Amino acid sequence: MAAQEEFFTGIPKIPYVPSAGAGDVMCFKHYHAEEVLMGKTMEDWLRFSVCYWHSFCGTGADPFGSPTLHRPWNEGTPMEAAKLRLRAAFEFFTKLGVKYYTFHDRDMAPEGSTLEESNRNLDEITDLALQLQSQTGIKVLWVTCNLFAHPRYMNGAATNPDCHVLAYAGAQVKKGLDVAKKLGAENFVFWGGREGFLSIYNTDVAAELKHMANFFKMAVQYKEKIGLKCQFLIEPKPKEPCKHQYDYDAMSVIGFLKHYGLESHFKLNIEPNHTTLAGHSYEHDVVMASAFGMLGSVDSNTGSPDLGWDTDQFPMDIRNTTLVMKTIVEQGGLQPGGLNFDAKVRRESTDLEDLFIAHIGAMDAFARGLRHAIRIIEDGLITGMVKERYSSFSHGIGQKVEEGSATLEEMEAFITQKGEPKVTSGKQEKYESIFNHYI
Ligand code: XLS
Ligand code: NI
Ligand code: NI
Repeated sequence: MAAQEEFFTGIPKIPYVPSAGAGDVMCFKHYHAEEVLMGKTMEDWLRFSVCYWHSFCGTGADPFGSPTLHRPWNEGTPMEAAKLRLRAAFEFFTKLGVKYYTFHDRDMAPEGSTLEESNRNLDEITDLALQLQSQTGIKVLWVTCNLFAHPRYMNGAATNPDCHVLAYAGAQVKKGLDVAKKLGAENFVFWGGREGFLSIYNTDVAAELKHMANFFKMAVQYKEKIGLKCQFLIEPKPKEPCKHQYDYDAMSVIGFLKHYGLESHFKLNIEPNHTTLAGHSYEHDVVMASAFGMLGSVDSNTGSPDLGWDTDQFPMDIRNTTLVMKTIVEQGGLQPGGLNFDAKVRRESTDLEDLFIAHIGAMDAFARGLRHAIRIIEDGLITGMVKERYSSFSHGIGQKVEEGSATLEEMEAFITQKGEPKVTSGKQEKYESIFNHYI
């Protein structure tokens, strides 16, 4: 196949057609990139990103079945295929109208038989990436290192009991940070692939956590040394592939970062399918991370509530996207992070156009979520009700508690004087009804 050949033939740049009918799924009906809402364009609020591994490396294989997705870019030697794949990806990003992409080092270029060979492969393919980026204006939202697929990492990378393996991971991350600098990545993600354990019998948890913290400190040092200006992100996940992953959920990661004095160097990349695997509701970790000023980016996907694993489906539920966007708008946006579609088409969705349909549907779902969230915020009804609910903390004894200057003796004196508090309704159903009004 010639280098300049089109991969998605017959598919034009996806237009915005708000009047399109129900069956027309190859246009945006809600996502209007340049429309300004609350002082920012939709594009800037949403900062969409396409992920490379699912959409361009995914084959549809699962533990029970062979590949079902036969892509036209998987041709020739591994290096030839890597170049075709990259060209196909940039054609896709451009036609979809998305400004960002994310990738692992090993999905961009094949692993060689030595570190040097892997690095040379990466140099060659990222030269092409740089060229395509400058031709199209498309940028890297984040880079990450694949520290979990190669057999050497079967017992973990930064938490491996063998320092030889940890050193390999360190060497790989060093190169990953160089690549991030070369391509101008705005963030760098650490997802703790196999950082956790399958059996507590063979595991020294305290040692492993300390090694992981020291590994992160090396990464921070190297980032500063090379003058790499990007946000470091940790992506929590409770299980899979390990039975216990150390980066269990948002609060575990925040606790880990604070314990080891790393909190000023990292934020969180929250993936809602991981949040639900941790037994929380969809929006939980987005809200918790944001409450601590630690929400950096979102791997926008969803699971299937009736399946207990990371199915990485495209997010299509408007209620979920509204809750996520409400949090994002309330914190003033996600920059330099974004909404990265860490999502894959089902192995039964075998047409090339399904890749477009999936992304367009998810982008429209988030655009609707954004519009709803902004109506909720601009109306101010829910915000006002919540503010009123906490109003006892704005004066008197409540204000002292708020400021942290109250004592238990003062609590006792207050109760002696005022007696029993009056019963106040929580009004859950009222809030739910009002929320539904905006959906
Ligand atoms: C796996 C993770 C992974 C990270 C990047 O469950 O979501 O895809 O986002 O390594
Ligand atoms: Ni992810
Ligand atoms: Ni995931």
